Amino acid sequence: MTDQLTPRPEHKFTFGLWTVGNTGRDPFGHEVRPALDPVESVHRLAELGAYGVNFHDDDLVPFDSTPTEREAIVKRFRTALDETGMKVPMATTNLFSRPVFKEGAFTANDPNVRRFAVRKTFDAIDLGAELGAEVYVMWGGREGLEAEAAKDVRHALDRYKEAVDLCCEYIRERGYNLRIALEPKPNEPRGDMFLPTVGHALAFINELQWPEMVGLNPEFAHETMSGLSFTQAVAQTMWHGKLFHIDLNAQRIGKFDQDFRFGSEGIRDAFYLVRLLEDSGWDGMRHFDAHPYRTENAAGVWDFALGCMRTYLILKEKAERMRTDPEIQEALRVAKVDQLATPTGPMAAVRAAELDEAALAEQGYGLERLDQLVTELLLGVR
Ligand code: GLT
Ligand code: MN
Ligand code: MN
Repeated sequence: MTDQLTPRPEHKFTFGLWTVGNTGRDPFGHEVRPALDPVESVHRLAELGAYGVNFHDDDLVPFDSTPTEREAIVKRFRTALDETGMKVPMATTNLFSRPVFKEGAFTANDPNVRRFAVRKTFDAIDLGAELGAEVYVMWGGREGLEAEAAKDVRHALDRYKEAVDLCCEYIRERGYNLRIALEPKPNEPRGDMFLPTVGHALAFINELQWPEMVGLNPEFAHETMSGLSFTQAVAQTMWHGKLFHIDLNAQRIGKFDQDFRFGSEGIRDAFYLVRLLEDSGWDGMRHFDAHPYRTENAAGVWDFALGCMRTYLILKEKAERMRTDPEIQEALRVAKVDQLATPTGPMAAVRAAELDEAALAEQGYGLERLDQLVTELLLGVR
């Protein structure tokens, strides 16, 4: 039992350097924790049983580094990876912190800002590929607007497409084994952001030059901010073959982007998500994009990281129990859950079926009982 809840590399848990390294700065207050050395993060996360770490270019190599400094940083970081066996499955670009991106990056009105953003991304793609990343996340933190008059959204989408196409071209030219994962978010830091939800982003991919190279990195907090079901968003992303990566954290509807420890809010939603990932055989990373509470000192950071992984494993165990619990399985049959896999047609069957509307309307589905059984499973009384 205890062993089942101990994180191990085979569980594929990963963290961004920016997550455990978050210093607790918020719009109202300064840093409360010192910056973490990425090498220390690699060692601490490895000790806790994680599989790997991900980073933005600037998380690892500070923006103004010279080529010699870059080389030394990468070498030291690679040594930490070699010593611990930790991997870098994903990399991304910081296109939101520097003042140059205040009006947008890929969708800035000024073409030279866009060129700067695309070139920064090319360099970051090189860095990610050098360290073995196979997924490249694009979160458009500054792509959006507050003043509607100042941006033609249709042109912004043209430029967004152009930038993603340029990055795909770059990846192909370099021969990297890298796929791009777009990360939707409805707002924050911009008043309204482009590609605000999973649905918008899935439709956008169809317009790209190499749609097969581009999928999604949905985030629990971001769909929840919109009041949408994250599990449903992930299921549809899978259905389109576009789940390339996932950001796990916790969030309450209607609040600022909280990025809490996985499972700390919305435990039920977290459960159904874990069940979906496990039952579908998702073989990608279980990546946590969350922050420790601002109340925490350095020790609390590692309680936070372990908590994310343990909650995932607890919920995974609950999902297994759900599969073997005879009463729940019987309740699922009463609800006809399995029958949804049966096709409605062909046309002849639709025409020939003897249908008694009154009898169909009269039947019950037992969902109160089913839902209560799952609730009791989650509350630990069955
Ligand atoms: C930032 C954001 C996240 C993104 C990261 C990748 S950066 O922390 O809040 O949702 O996934 O760019
Ligand atoms: Mn977030
Ligand atoms: Mn994220």
